[in-house]
Amino acid sequence: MPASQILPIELYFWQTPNGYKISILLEELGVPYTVRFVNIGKGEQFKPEFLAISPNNRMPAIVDPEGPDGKPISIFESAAIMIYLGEKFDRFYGKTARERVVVNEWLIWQVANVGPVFGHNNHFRRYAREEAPYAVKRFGDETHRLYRVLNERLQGRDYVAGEYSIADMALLGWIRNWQNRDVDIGEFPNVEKWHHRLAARPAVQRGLALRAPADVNLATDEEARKVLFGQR
Ligand SMILES: N[C@@H](CCC(=O)N[C@@H](CS)C(=O)NCC(=O)O)C(=O)O
Repeated sequence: MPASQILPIELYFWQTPNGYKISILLEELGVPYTVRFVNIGKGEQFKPEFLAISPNNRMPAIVDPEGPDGKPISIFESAAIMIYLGEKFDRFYGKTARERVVVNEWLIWQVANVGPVFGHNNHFRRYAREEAPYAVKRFGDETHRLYRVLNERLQGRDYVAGEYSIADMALLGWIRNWQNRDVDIGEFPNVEKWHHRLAARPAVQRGLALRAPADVNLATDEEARKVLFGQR
């Protein structure tokens, strides 16, 4: 029987594509949650109390006070969090072992390919202090290729892994910013239609609207560069 949730899940979050995966999923599940903002531009991901939860100094992470044995559990890595929540609430994660394999394939395709490649694409185009034409071309071509793979996958399908699932939620935050990635979405009509389908969901809209409160001191680009890439 699917679990219920009494105590709120704590979401360690910052407003990036990886953070939005989990805010979208929690909104879709409609379970109680509270948000702890981890200001990654200011270096809060290096605080010992956060590292105890997420040793790779990256958000998102969660703490579920109602873990599998009734005791609290902390989880880092977005795919591990999504699988945990999908299993716990028995939603958005396929219904059979075969369906779950397909969700896992596309979820892992996102975390192993789309996230790192788009991240490096962004890094070399926007943040690198030295000109790196080879890297810009390499990650630009790879980004383009990944949009093509997704476009082909979505031919004749509404969602990437059968029913709407955590795999779609994981992809959305990354795929929707094609303008920032120098990608002409006109080349990928199936991706564009999929994006419209997801963007129309109220829970997706709420998940993507999550922002640090106005009194949180945001980092300048310069500060964030130093913290995230060690650049002086
Ligand atoms: N594979 C990780 C990636 C998470 C990740 O890269 N988070 C970035 C923000 S999008 C972060 O917290 N960066 C902080 C840092 O690099 O110090 C996941 O899927 O959860």
